[in-house]
Amino acid sequence: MAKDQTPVVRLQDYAPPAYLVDRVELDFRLDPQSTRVRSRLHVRPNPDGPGGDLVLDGEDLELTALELDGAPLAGTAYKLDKDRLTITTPPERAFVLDIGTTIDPSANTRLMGLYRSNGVYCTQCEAEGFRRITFFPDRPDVLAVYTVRIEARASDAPVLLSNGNPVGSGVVAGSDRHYAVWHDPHPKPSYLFALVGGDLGRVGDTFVTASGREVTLGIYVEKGKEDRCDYALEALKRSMRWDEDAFGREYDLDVFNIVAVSDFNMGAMENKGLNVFNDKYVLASPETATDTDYANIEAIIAHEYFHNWTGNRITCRDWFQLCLKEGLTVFRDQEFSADVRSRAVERIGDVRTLKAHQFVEDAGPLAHPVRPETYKEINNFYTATVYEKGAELIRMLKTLLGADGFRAGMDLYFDRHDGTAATIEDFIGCFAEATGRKLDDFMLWYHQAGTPEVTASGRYDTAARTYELTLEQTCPPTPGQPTKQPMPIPIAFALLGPDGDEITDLKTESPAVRDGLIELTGTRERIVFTDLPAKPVPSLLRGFSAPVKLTANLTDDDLLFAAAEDSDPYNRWQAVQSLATRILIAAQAAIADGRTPEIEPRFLRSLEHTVEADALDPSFRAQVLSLPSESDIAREIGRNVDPDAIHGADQWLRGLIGGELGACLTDVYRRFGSNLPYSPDAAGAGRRALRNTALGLIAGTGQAGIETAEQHYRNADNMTDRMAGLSALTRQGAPEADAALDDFFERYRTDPLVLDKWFSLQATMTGADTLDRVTALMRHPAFSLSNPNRVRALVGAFAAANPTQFNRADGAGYRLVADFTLEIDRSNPQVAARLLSAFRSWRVLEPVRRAAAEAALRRIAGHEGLSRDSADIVERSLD
Ligand code: 0A1
Ligand code: ZN
Repeated sequence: MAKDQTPVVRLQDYAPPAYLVDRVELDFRLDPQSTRVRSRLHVRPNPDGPGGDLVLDGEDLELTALELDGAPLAGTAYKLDKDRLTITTPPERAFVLDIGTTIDPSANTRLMGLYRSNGVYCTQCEAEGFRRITFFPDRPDVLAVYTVRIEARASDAPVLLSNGNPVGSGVVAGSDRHYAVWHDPHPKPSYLFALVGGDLGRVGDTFVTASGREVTLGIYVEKGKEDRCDYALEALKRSMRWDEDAFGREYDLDVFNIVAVSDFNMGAMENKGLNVFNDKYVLASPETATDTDYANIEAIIAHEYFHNWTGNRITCRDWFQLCLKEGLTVFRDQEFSADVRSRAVERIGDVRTLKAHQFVEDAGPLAHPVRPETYKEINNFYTATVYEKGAELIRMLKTLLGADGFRAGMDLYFDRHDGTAATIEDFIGCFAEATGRKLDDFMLWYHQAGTPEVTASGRYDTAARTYELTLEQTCPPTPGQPTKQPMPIPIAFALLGPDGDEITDLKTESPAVRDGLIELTGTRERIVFTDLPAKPVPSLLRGFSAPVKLTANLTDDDLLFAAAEDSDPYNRWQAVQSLATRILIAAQAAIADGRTPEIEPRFLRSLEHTVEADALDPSFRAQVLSLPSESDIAREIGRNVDPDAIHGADQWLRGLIGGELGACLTDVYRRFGSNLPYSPDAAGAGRRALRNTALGLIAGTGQAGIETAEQHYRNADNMTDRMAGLSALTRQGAPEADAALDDFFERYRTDPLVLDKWFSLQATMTGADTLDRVTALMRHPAFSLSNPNRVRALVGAFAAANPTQFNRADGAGYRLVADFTLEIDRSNPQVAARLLSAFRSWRVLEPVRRAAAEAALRRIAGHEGLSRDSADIVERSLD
């Protein structure tokens, strides 16, 4: 395999920019094929910079003009290369540079820079897309004030938007063109620049900030979709209020606009005052969006809005600091969702996501620290580690410092670093200073990759009435980091007495223990609790207080006790998951050996007990009833994984639950039906979640169950129920599924976001014919290579969410994904590279599949002309 020659970027090589740009004036003349961009940069040498040439990044640009202080630059005064424009020995004083470029938005299939999506001009500049619009020092530590004039044919783009506040508009005399001028007073890096032009519909509102300023809010969507914006708009207003209440942060412009586009590489983008969204995370109506869609919309609207302070007002010095804005903003959106929905259920969902994505990433060849130290392609570092583990680090900080200490640190951070490009050291330094606590050892969490493994063993001494708890930590090697130092791990805990109550007056001499928290700092800690009249059951890592893998010497009896009694809802749920995991791991081993699996009958009774407990929130009960996924079990097994055996175990256990808990599930199914009109609120969603989880289990119990699912599908008056019915049918591979799928297609054939669901459901069917089905769907007239949502719905879902069929023993699943990825790599490398991350766990597979996956990866790696994005992923995967 020819090694990819892309240079490695290193954190240790960071140097400040040689030149600063204080102001930028941009002038766009939009045209589908030939957009003209004039850029005027007010440049000055950086007093703290290294001096030398002025290097401007640029990619796929046609340079049409170049002037310094109004005079054209001689050919000898600059150098134009494939990816940069160098002004050699510029003046050692402030000067003005005028640059003309021409770009072709319609040919931009990478969806980075300025592109057209369904006839709408839009931009995506993070991380390095601005250089595809004009020549610029495209790095986050160059902050400038932007004024943007946009001109277009009025019929082509009646709506013209950019960052900041609108300051002018009009028609261009004697032409069919018009223009708009926007000014953003807040200095920002180029990755936060945005422009939108198109024939868009608008839904508007206003928001009055805590200090009484009125902000005009607008959501722009393709015409005809305006009636699907209400929920996003309400979520935006909730987010704005929450940031004031929880963090004291007010919005700072006269307008806040959101634009929804249908072709977008990621979820959404926090451009200052002009967020651009994948329309999947804006558009919702009861008939087209599920409860999960609604919850995602609320969380992502919040996330992008919260970036206004954590990301925009204070940005990152360099891309190694990405978690400075992303981990912190994810933490903020998770806290928001916890406050406006159910905190316990939110936490369970967040931990499920963390384990499903980040733990898997951390255990494989793509593992990297929350703050990486090298990269070849920064686009590949928008990862679960930077985002989700990054958020866990903030949560631990809050746990360690307490709510007041955390808030004091945040306030200092906002005060001190507002308007600047900061580092993780700046951020952590604020908490150390505000609380007087040294946090040097906490930095290890940012430096060391890998999921720490904590073992806990407890021993009760009846005679001495003591309970001795020993905690130990290790962290497995990860790429480039063979050994690790112990990290500070906050372990929230309680000891439960025989009645299930938390023992309140715990006595111990250990300095590691305070207020329901053990701070494990070294490799090993021994804690003795005295004066305990009976053996307690420990409830450890409550609320999942640290992103670690905990192994405790708990018996099945202990877990059954916790499942019934633990006052921490997260640990109560975790106890059921741990029991189910034990059962499923044993069952898949039995199936692989040709033995009959066995069940612990008390597990079924415990499950039944929880599902029937009407005092508990239905959405919590739904979480308890949702077994660990097949991927969860594969991750727990960790080596020689046989996806078919795991699937067999899953089928077996689901069948048992469906049968043994039949009466209870049917009762839940009946009782939780509602005649009320659909409402996406958390309470309604919780009831549907419980009922639909029950339905999924009922459907596996025979023909009557299938009929229930079919009726459920047909009678549904909202998309949540319709999808629950349909997926119950497809999961069973029932003959009825095909008719229902056809019906679904006919109902929603004109609705792209709903059709994505149709593609995904089929991609995740477990029958042996799924590969043929997916192959056929790739040729379906509704399939499209240019729409990332559609690609992810079909190929992404097949690769990431169909463990048995992607990991077919004959390697055909890998070949299909490899072939497809090579095809899409030519037009959209970012989407291709993301698909390839589905191979990240190939080394844990049993030998036959492992060899087949490796062969597919090697074929991709050897492919002539492979993009930098994909080459980076395959190379690291094979290392
Ligand atoms: N900053 C955005 C995510 C994002 C990242 C990269 C993109 O293009 C390569 C687009 C969006 C967020 O955290 O929401
Ligand atoms: Zn973000």
